[in-house]
Amino acid sequence: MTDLEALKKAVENGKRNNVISIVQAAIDAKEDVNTLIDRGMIPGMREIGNRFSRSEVYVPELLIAARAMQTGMSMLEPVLAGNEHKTLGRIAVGTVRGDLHDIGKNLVALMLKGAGYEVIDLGVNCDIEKYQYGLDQGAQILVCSALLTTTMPYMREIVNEFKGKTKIIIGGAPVTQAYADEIGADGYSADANGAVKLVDELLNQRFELIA
Ligand code: B1M
Repeated sequence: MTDLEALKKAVENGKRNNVISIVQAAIDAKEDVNTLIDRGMIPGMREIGNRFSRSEVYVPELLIAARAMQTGMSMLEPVLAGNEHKTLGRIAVGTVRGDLHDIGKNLVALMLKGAGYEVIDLGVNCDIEKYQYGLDQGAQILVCSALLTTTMPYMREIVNEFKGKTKIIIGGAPVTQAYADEIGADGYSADANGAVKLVDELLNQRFELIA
């Protein structure tokens, strides 16, 4: 039986080789992969996200944990293909029109994936049509990232276009809660882990970490 706490810690601390050996052993033993994901790997990513929000760790640690998580997920993918794994929801993530900064957006996408959501990555320079594509793919929330004061105003256009059709949440270095309130966005968060919390709230998800 997999030691779920050890798997959680391996993801949280970015111990990729430990993730590989634990996941491989579980696959060989034909264990339930959903349990590995839901009770081992996702709690590990959530925990590192919480530590990031408390400034106990920084972007590199988060990226190393996300890489360990992704390695484990890629090993589980072939097993999952013949097996329904329920995700918490479907979220479309993009950087807004005119803006090519994608490091923060990618971090938000990684954290959402790590937290159990299915992510449609719309990329950078996203106009209304790209967000519409996300909505057409069934996104329950549109996430908009902007790093430039000159591209931030495009968020208002996105909100005006999609308000009432889906939820729109925003973030990025120049963006503030006051700006989100001003343009009528459904939420704002300052960091990637905050984006996960916001999505949880908007979709009424409750996620309890294992002790
Ligand atoms: Co640019 N750039 N850049 N740049 N760049 C900034 C943003 C800038 C502040 C630098 C400066 O002048 N001090 C400045 C913006 C000034 C302003 O508008 N106020 C700037 C500029 C001016 C430009 C160009 C115009 C430069 C030029 O060509 N003259 C140009 C614009 C290109 C374009 O987009 N059209 C440009 C280009 C570039 C590079 C291509 C060289 C590169 C981007 C590479 C890439 O992304 N692939 C780049 C970089 C790297 C930066 C800095 C140095 C770092 C940005 C970054 O990745 N931070 C940046 C200066 C700085 O921040 N120190 C700068 C790390 C990342 C993890 O943080 O993206 O903030 P961030 O994401 C955070 C949160 O904001 C939040 O979560 C993340 C972490 O938890 N978050 C969200 C982000 N999106 C969210 C969405 C959410 C919630 C949270 O939704 C709910």
